[in-house]
Amino acid sequence: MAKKRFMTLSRHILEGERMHPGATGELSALLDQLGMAAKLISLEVNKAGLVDILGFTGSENVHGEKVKKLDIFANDVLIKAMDHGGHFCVMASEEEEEIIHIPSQHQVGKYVLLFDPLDGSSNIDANISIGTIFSIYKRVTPDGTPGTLDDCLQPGYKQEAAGYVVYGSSTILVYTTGHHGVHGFTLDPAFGEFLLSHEDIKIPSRGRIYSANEGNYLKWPQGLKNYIKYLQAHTFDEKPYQARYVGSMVADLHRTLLYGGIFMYPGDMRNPKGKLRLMYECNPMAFIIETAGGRAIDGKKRILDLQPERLHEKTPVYMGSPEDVDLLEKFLREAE
Ligand code: P6P
Repeated sequence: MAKKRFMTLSRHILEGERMHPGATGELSALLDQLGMAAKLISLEVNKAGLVDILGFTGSENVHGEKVKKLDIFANDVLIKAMDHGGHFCVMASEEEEEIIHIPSQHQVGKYVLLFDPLDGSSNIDANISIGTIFSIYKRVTPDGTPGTLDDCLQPGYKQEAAGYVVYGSSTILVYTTGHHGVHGFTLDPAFGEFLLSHEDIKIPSRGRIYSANEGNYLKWPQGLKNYIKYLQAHTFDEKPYQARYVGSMVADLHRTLLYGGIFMYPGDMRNPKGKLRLMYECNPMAFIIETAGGRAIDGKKRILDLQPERLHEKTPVYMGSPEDVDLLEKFLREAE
């Protein structure tokens, strides 16, 4: 096993930037700031379980400060960390109905940031892993002007970078710029640095795990039902398939990225577009999965090719190992 390089997130981003002759170092700076925000959120998420024990009232803490819900806290941290660096012209968050303008006293930049500050936060009380997801584009409106909704509503293949942070048994940040692979960094709480722990992640071509909320089975498209029944009747590497579903997208997809298999949140009769959001959940995760060698579709089309019309629109999503997504696609097509 090759000895792991002692590489911090900041240095890794800078090295990646240096491989681009025209790079201005701006992407490095903003990714570094995202890492800083992730450390702050991680601190609070890891304390959350202690809220009752430490006598926080749930509305005010021992210092009389308002204890915000964790996802609101994470949203505020990201906005405050990212709105004054001069990198962005506009931002958008799962927690904010409208686009987030850069305060007039700050310089506007050439990038756009979309994020889900704390996905799966309903799981926090059960100490189940949750995550932050981010997606970065270059603006499409003239430099120097306030960013607009058009800057946000770009198809996923135009992303400049994407990543997620999974707050679990350890805090891991995974990011890609789409060019030099997908890389994971584990937060070393001893000295508060993200250290390279998963270099150049490649998703296995096929896996033994399928991941979906089978409580919705009866409402699923027939092709998907046929696919699930096929998996349950067959083996992979002479072992039966396994169903694994955390119910936290970042946790389920981090496992899929490392172990292989397929993650699915389909549309159904009641919710034809499913539940997961295109712009700040499916697009960034699809960008990562594809860069790691996987596939991501909505059942018919490539997720990254979808032209968004609304900021918070949803899409059915099937993503993971290429051979698993290929097989699922075949079942969906045959049942049409
Ligand atoms: P269900 C968490 O609430 C979330 O947004 C995603 O992280 C997760 O994949 C999905 O919803 C789980 O939804 O309907 O299976 O509980």
